[in-house]
Amino acid sequence: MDSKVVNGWIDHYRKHGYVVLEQILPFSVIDAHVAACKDVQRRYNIYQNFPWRKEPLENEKAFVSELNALNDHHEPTKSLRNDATLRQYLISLFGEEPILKYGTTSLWERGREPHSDTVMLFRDPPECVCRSWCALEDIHPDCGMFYVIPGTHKSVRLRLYDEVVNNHPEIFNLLRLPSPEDSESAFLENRTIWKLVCEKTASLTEGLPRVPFPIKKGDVVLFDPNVIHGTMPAPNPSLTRKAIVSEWHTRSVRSYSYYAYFGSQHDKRQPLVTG
Ligand SMILES: O=C(O)CCC(=O)C(=O)O
Ligand SMILES: [Fe+2]
Repeated sequence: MDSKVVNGWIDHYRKHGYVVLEQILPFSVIDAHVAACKDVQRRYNIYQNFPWRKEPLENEKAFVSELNALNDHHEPTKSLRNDATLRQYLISLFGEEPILKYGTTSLWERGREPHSDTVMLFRDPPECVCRSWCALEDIHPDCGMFYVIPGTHKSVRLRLYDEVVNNHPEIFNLLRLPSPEDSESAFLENRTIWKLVCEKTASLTEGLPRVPFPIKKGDVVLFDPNVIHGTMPAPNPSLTRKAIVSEWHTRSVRSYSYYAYFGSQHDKRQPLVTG
């Protein structure tokens, strides 16, 4: 890769929290992966816009698990998820080999409100995590496009907890719950905090320009999971939106629950995942 180009895109990524890499995924492996997905769809007779439920039906669970199984057993899918060119970009970004934490094929799902992915699960150091949104077809502007709000990984994201706590001092009572390990109280606590943080994210980003991605098949958006992002409205919800969304880490990154970041008295920092 030309070093000038590399410097250019890394600067853009660090400043704005995202960069679009055009035409880096080979069509041959995309087509083979999409064909394998269509085969699973045909067998389960499940296409876009069947209603997603909190408790998926048995049929839906089996469908999703067969789609996910392609990640382990289908060679073109494996090669696509670990695309060599994408890995080269990530090596330039991280200065070391990227580790694929997960990568999920999404055929039509959409509808995320503005959020940062690191609100409930903090990554340290933050610049050692990156996500890729890989287009498996041309993304139609009416399909509910993925978007980011540039620069918010350095602005809104850093103020988020302070602002939530200023407006909702009662949050400290939640943080004093006796046993966060207890799954039910942890679930309620997470849900309440997530809701407050999302409301605050929406109000702090109101009016800020969103950059949507009507990108082409084979293009990739690299984005910092700290940047605020979400899904545009979908004027035509019958359109598909085929993509693979992956998360990449360096070996040294550590993940923490959000406790530490509401103040020192709540610092129960314990790495949840080692790199
Ligand atoms: O695909 C979208 O519209 C949102 C994706 C997202 O929030 C994510 O990948 O973290
Ligand atoms: Fe996200």
